[in-house]
Amino acid sequence: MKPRSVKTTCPYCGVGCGLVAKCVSHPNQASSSGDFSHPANMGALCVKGSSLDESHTGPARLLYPQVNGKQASWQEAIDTIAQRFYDIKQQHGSDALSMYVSGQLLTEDYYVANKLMKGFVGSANIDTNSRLCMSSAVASHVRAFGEDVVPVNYQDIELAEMIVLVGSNAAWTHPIVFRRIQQARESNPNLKLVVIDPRKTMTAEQADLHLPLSSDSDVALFMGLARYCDDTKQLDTDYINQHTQGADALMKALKLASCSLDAVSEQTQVDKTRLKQFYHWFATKQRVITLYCQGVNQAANGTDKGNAIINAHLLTGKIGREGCGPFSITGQPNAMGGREVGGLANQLAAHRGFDPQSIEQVQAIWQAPNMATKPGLKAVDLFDAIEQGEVKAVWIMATNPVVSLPQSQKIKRALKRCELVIVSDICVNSDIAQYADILLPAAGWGEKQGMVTNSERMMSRQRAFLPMRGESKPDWWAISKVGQAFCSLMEVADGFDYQSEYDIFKEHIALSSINKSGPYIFELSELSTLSEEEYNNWQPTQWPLNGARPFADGSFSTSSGRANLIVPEAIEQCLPRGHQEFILNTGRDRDQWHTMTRTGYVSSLTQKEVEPTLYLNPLSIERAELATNQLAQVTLPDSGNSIVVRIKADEGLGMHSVYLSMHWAGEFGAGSGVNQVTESVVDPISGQPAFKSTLVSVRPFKIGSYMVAMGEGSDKLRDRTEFASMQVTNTGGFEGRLWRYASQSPLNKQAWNKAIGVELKGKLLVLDTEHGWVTLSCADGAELTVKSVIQVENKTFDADVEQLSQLIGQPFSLSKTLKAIQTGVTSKLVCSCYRVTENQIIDAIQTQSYTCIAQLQSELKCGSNCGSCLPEVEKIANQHFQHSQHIDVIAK
Ligand SMILES: Nc1nc2c(c(=O)[nH]1)N[C@H]1C(S)=C(S)[C@@H](COP(=O)(O)OP(=O)(O)OC[C@H]3O[C@@H](n4cnc5c(=O)[nH]c(N)nc54)[C@H](O)[C@@H]3O)O[C@H]1N2
Ligand SMILES: Nc1nc2c(c(=O)[nH]1)N[C@H]1C(S)=C(S)[C@@H](COP(=O)(O)OP(=O)(O)OC[C@H]3O[C@@H](n4cnc5c(=O)[nH]c(N)nc54)[C@H](O)[C@@H]3O)O[C@H]1N2
Ligand code: SF4
Ligand SMILES: [Mo]
Repeated sequence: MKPRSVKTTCPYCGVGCGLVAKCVSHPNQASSSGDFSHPANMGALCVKGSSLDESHTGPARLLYPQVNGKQASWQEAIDTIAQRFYDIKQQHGSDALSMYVSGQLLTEDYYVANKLMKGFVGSANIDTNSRLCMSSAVASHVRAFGEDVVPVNYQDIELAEMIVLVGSNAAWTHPIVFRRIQQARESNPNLKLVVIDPRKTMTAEQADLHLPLSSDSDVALFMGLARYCDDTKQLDTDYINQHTQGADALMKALKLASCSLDAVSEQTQVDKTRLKQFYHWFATKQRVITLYCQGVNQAANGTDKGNAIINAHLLTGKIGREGCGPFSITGQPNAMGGREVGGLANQLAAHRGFDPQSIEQVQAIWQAPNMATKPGLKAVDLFDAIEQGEVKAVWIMATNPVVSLPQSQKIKRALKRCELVIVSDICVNSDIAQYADILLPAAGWGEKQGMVTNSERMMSRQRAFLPMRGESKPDWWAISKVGQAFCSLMEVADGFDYQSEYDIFKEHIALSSINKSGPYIFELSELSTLSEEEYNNWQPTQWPLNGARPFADGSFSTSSGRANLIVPEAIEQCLPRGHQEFILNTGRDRDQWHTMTRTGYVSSLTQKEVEPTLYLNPLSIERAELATNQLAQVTLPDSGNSIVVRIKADEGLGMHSVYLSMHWAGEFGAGSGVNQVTESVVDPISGQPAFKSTLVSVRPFKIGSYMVAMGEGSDKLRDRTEFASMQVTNTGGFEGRLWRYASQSPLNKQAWNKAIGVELKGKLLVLDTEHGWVTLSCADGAELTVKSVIQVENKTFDADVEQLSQLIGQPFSLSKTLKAIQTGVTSKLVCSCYRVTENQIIDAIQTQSYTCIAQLQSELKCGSNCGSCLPEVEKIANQHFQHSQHIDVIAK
């Protein structure tokens, strides 16, 4: 029988691309491709989306429930959770219970979790990893608009005259939106792209104008913009008078000296010519979109940053019209859906807060016996309360807080202390799974189904095309079963008798309909008669369902109908400076997803950044007496917390900035996880952590012994070394794992060999330095056969391990291996799809005298599949084509 095709959505970022997948009986046979009919991507997929088929067969799948480390039946697990929840509630009250969920849950999962906590347990102690991601954007929307509404559509990109990206590395993080921007620029050469980011990212490389502002000075930059518009009489006074409130206070603030061009230039460290160019374009172009992400949200003043951006749009009337508006772009696939159901602790449901009328209306729909009446604890506070012993139980679902919350050590302490930790995950060895008293196997992407809403409010279906693995079950099912058992213990009517996702979605529609009579934009009452068949055949649908553009009529969801202009708390942002002290900026790499549980085992995605890597400006490397490819220790001052990372140069960083990706976790490199050296500084309004600016010091790491091992099996050395990373690879035909270890202690060769021989099985190539000696060994099984011993001239061993990794799987040749180490024959991987390196691109251009990308692609194909690496390919090519085509308006 021919396999049936189903339309589904990508489980990674908030772009929300559609895919077509074949229904198959085994994950090995999975095959999916971009959905040409989906409005978000029109067939295109980025490198993560196009490698999804390889993600199903990861070796660490959680297949059955476990209670206290032992396999258990679902019934036992469900009964235990319900009973423990009941007992804790009786003994310590509702607020001793909590859930910590995720923007990667489907709307139906999220809905029942929220209902269980806020309607039946009776506590709003349910927060989500969206607190780390979108909460500043939510708070600024609510402050300005009276409701959390994103007023822009992807189609506006094609209609804009200028796109401003603030704190967004979209070329890597929202690649299909970025591709759309690039395509729009190709068809409209007048469309300007401005990037505002302290780092010259791959996104900034492509811009007409890059403003490399100093960290967290965005408020000054946007207040300066408003002041410029005022000074040059380019405010839209009609719009301000008719549709906003708070203008007087804001105009007064704009007159302050701190908003002058000189002061803003000083504050942001951006020269006045660049600032003026940006301000002039913003003021004079009619259609401007400001698209922003974590460089805005993840700051101690993230909410103010969001409002400073929104102010600029309101003051110039650039909102509610085609090709215009502030566009907070979502990170996770269902960040927006989670906000619709009310997954944040400070929201109730359906964009409603905890006012008496909302509580009453929501209670009526839920038939809830035990309504929460006040906001719950936000993520950072929640884990503090767990550490303090005030919260006794937490159910963690689809998120890995040991890695992703700031101050990992504190989170670990809290979880160890917590009486009851329940974890629902797809992965048996995720960092969070290690802390679970009860571990529940969740059905993963491709096996579960439900609704997700993307950045532009487009609701799409995820659909199943694979059987559920082992005993795994959808998250909504597990929550509903616990909910039913809990209702029965509480002797209240069962509020969780759902047979399918459809039942839950119908109730979500009914609940949203309480917004029909109010000023709210989010409501789905038109769908009240949705049949199960219609739900199953759902086509991507955007809210508001009547097709209206949010705020097109100039009316907002506030009680007056006017948008609020907000005066930020402070315009200046004071930033730490000092010798050997750097601002640690953290974020994403192109080819990995968060804590790597799904992308870390996909070998094509592990080649770009092979180990935990800290990037610094080459001059900073020199000044800090570090060296490229060396290991270094990053320390959070006065905390005793430090991590060890590889050093690489990045000219795009300023002298005071260093950058480390957030991904390193689990067996891939948990010891170097970035949040061991971040602090729990949060935005006071949103509670979102300031992940982009922690003051750290960076010092060389003195290597006592160093080793690279290749083979199969698992690693037990991690705990004995300060640096340990693992890369899944199939370079050069070798499929296996590559471990890198470093320790300050000069472990002797016997100790290493013993550990390796015992712990790591299979074919091994081992490189070990000890007092300047390198031992190359070829091992088979537990038997180590030392082939040769050589001396390295330079006593500090800093051979690039990437070079060595290129030799895996090739017939073992000592001379070739040494040559590779000594001469650096290999080069950076650029295109993950076709495995094209930087040197190959340069070679091809130089030997063939190519003058355009198309010629290069005809030979190497780089960037011609998913296109995620095109910005990199273009950057390298432009540097080597005969005539440099580098664009930067200031340079011109
Ligand atoms: N490849 C990949 N893509 C992803 C994800 C992933 O894990 N991997 N995750 C998804 C998720 S959940 C999210 S939230 C998004 C995040 O998407 P982005 O926000 O685009 O990604 P980040 O790398 O976190 O940070 C963006 C930029 O903020 C800049 N920045 C730092 N400080 C400041 C500042 O003070 N001001 C300004 N203006 N900029 C600053 C950083 O230099 C960085 O380039 O990505 C989504 N897409
Ligand atoms: N320093 C620093 N820290 C950051 C950030 C940063 O930029 N810098 N960014 C923050 C942001 S924006 C985000 S969004 C977070 C992301 O951080 P997390 O949410 O912690 O990261 P993920 O790896 O996406 O975690 C998802 C977990 O759910 C599991 N999972 C996958 N599918 C399912 C499913 O269907 N059901 C269940 N139950 N489990 C599933 C995965 O195996 C994994 O363990 O990190 C935040 N932390
Ligand atoms: S841009 Fe990439 S990761 Fe994001 S939804 Fe599309 S395919 Fe998935
Ligand atoms: Mo995120």
